[in-house]
Amino acid sequence: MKPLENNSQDAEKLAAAKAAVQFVKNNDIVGLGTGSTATLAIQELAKLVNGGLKIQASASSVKTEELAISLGIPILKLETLGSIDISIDGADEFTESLNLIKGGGGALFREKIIASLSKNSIIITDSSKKVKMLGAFNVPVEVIPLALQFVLNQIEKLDGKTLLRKTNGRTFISDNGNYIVDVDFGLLENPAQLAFSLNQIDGILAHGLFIGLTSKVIMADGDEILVFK
Ligand code: ABF
Repeated sequence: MKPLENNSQDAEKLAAAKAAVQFVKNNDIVGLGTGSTATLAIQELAKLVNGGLKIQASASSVKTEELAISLGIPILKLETLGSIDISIDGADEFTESLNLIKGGGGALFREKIIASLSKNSIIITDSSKKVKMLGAFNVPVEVIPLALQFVLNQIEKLDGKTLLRKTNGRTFISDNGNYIVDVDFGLLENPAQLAFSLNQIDGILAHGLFIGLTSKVIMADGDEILVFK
């Protein structure tokens, strides 16, 4: 791991993370995201907690929950929450209209529940994530295993090219026991329409198009912090 000061992308991620945790207040219920940028935010949040900030948090993945517990952040189970005050998470791509592609880390379902529960959903990124149109990054889709072939057929009718996600040669299994299929739809003229079409396919638990779920994106670009809302 290169020291942060030698890697501009890591430095940008840390700057965005530091900026985001400033929005967390005493007694907030905080949604914790997954990925390298969100991990930096969790580490920064832990410093504030250890300095006296009183929060409770809910995590979007087993890995994130384990990290938060190890850092002394009190954890609430997601299934018990009716709302979240503020969430901080990463993204794979975002546009100025705050549409996102998420799920590169395979945690998209719980991330989407946390975002949907959040009164203030903050996305943090380095400068590589901003795009004019979504789609260079394939859209992750979480699929219930017994529906796999049916879902693949339905996605292909939407002109999506499907690839079952594997890690180290083995089929990736999500925290929820499902497959992830990464889909190349090309550049997305109308991501909201595609999200609607994917929502109609039984067997899809969640997809990585986050439309209308984001309050602000905090992007670090070199030494600058840019906020899109
Ligand atoms: C997570 O952050 C995922 O939704 C997304 O894939 C990931 C981006 O990871 P990183 O911050 O490491 O670029 O929320």
